[in-house]
Order: sequence, then structure tokens, then C-alpha cells
Amino acid sequence: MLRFTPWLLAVSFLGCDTCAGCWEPEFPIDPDDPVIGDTDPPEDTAETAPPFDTAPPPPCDVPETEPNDEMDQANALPLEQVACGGFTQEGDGEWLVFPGENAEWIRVEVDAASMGSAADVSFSIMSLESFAVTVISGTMYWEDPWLVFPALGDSEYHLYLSERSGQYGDDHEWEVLVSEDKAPVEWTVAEVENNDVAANAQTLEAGESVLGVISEPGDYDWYHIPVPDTGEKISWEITVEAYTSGSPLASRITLYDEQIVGADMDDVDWLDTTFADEDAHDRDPRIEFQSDGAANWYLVIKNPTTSGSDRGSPFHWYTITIENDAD
Ligand SMILES: [Ca+2]
Ligand SMILES: [Ca+2]
Ligand SMILES: [Ca+2]
Ligand SMILES: [Ca+2]
Repeated sequence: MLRFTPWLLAVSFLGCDTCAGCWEPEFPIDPDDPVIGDTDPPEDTAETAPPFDTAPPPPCDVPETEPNDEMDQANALPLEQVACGGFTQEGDGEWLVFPGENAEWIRVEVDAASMGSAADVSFSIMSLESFAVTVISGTMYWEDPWLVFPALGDSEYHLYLSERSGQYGDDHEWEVLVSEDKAPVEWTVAEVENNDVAANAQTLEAGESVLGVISEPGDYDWYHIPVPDTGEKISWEITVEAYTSGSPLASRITLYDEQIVGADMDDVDWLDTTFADEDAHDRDPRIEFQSDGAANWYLVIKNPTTSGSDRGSPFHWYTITIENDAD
């Protein structure tokens, strides 16, 4: 607030029109001057500064704003910022919406049990443009749910957080961070649909990795692995990366010889099959197999359970890497 001395008030009152050669202070002002020097900086500062803020700092970048129980009440969450809130009443659920533009891979991380909260959180992520929804929970071997996925090109994605058994209370806090991420895996080729039967399998050579997606429940992705005639036994390794790198997909892979082409899967014996059960630390399957001369192998990857909306979606990505020890 400006403080007017009587002298300055007089000047103001007269105005410049009536004050020939309007007064302008000459600097430096003498601080000891009883009139002009009355600038009193410390006191002025105190009067013009905002009141001292005694409120506690906000608990995070984006504290939740209730009501947010309906999708059209979603709290906007910018990337790289932490949202927080709590399941404080019966039926409390939390909608959030975050931008997807320009990101290549996106990471969604929830903190609850890991920071001492009593909440057992699961979340759904929704892409309105591809009608994709998947549910992520932390029951396998992480306390809290998280997801990493290649961006689908949507301008925004919706998240819905809920307490898995409907519990609530002051100690049921949660935090969410959505961030751009770098790809957690490497690949050399992208999957090409339609590859739902062995006859339409996509060829994968040793040394290649494919990035694919179990895009809906019941999606089968077939790959043809040409085995060269090397005149000696060679060892092959077929490795999936998905669940342990943040995909919701815990997959099963099965290897067949060429009898599978045009045949029913139930009528042909597999060479090998593997999937990790829910107690396994690494739920991404791997097959080791030896070849003995030229062959054509066919590999299928699928979700071991094909029913349920969370069994396949554009969020259910994977990579398969084919390696052998041939020189
Ligand atoms: Ca809430
Ligand atoms: Ca809510
Ligand atoms: Ca697919
Ligand atoms: Ca397919």
C-alpha cells in the first residue's frame, strides 16, 4: 500500500495541471530527511507482501477434487505430476484423465500399500478411441498396480481407481503418477495381423524380435520360424517380454512343427508349451528347444485364459525374441 506523506498528498491533490514543473524526487533520497525520506522499506515490504501462508503445503501436485465418481467428473492429471486422494467413503471411486499426445510409451504407477496405505487399489484404463478397457491390479507380485504401454494415439486416456474390496477410510490414501516412458523392450519388426491361424503366420528369423499385441480376448498370434539345415543340432531360445515389463499380458506360448498348418490345434501334438503360473516370479514364458536339421516351426502366443474383458486389449503388448546358437 502506498504511504503518502502530507507533502506528497499536497502534490497529488494539486495535480500536475496546477503544479508547474511537477516535482520529481532527486536521487538518492536522503533517508534522514523527515519528510521525503520516510520510505520505511521494511514496513512497506511487510504491508505489500501477501499474508504469511500458515496452511500446510498441498499433499501432491494434483489433490483429488470430489466428486469424481463419474467419468464426466474426471480430475485432469497432467503427465509427470502426482495426483493423490483417498477412498474416504462407501463406494468412493476416482476418475482421472490424462493426455496421451506425443508420448510413445506411457507409464501409470499407483502407490498405496507401498506407502503404508490400507487401500488395495486396482485401476481400469480406458481408451475411448479404440473402446479398449483393461483392469490392472497389484495382486501378483507387486503390492500396487502399474502399467507400461505403447501409446495408442489417443489424445487422452481415462483412469478409474477403486478399492478392490470396497474398503474406505482415512487411511485409504492413494497416489498416481502418469509419465512418458522409454520403451522397456527392443524389437526389430512389428506384428502383422491377420495372423490368427498357422497358415497366416508371420515369419520370424533367428535374431529378430517382434512387438505384438493380444488385442482382444481370444486373439491368437502365429509366427513361423524357419529352421535352417545346419548339419548339426542347434539350441534355440524363444523369449517373451510382457508382464514383467509392465504389460497386463501374462501369456502362454506353444511351439508346433509344420503339421499344424491347416490342422486343428487339438489334433496336433505340440513340441513344447509354457506359461508361468501366478506364483512364479517371472510370468513371461520362455522355450528352449533344439533343432536337428531343416524344419518349419510354428509358434502361437495367446492369453492362457481367453474369456474376460481384461484378457486382451490394445494395452496387452508383448515382444517375442528368437535366438539360436548357430554360428
Ligand atoms: Ca476420493
Ligand atoms: Ca471419488
Ligand atoms: Ca495380435
Ligand atoms: Ca492375431
